[in-house]
Amino acid sequence: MDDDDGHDPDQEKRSAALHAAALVEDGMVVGLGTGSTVAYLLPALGRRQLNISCVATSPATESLARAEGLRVDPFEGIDRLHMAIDGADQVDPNGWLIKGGGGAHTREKIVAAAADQFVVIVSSNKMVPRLRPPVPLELMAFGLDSVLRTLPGTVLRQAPRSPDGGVLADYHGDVDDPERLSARFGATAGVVGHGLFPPTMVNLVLVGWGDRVEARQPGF
Ligand code: A5P
Repeated sequence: MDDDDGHDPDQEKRSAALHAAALVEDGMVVGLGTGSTVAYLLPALGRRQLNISCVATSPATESLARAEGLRVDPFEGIDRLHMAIDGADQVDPNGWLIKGGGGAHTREKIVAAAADQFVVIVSSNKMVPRLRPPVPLELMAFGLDSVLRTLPGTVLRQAPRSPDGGVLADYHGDVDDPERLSARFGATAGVVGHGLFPPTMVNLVLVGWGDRVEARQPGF
């Protein structure tokens, strides 16, 4: 369905994903994100029939990738990826991302951090003038109530635990200063992962705008 600007987000996600698939080269080790945009990437990558090895950020991506004929290897034993490609929920004008709508943000961040190139693929409705809550969290079950007290505005998700046993939640407090909030999450014992990704982690954002794809680099 078209958004308020008359753009079709699914078509835009698909265009951005096709563009990203074309960046992958033979011999690469590639991190695969999670979500509906990545779901367009996987068949496009499969069609290219490259000799690549992939690391998946979720069981869902792993099985979709295998169904497209992609080789998926365990991340254990791989210390570096050439490229990681993933969607995002929001991208702000400085290149900060919010990710984790699908609850895979902890693994997604580990994969993005291990990649020489982190490529983000989004439809134009993900580009926002400023980040807005919620920020997805993954929390330890141990001492959960004490962490919830430390981070007021955090609401547990009605969702299964992450594949790593983490409890998924969303922080609904202020996101005006993502750097500060990111540091706060990082310093809170019991927070396993959070969905704020800094611009320094992002190499390229491919945005589907109508029928074209715009490539942006952090600092845009
Ligand atoms: C998964 O946990 C998320 O980080 C996704 O990458 C993000 O929510 C984007 O999802 P869509 O591609 O489905 O919009």
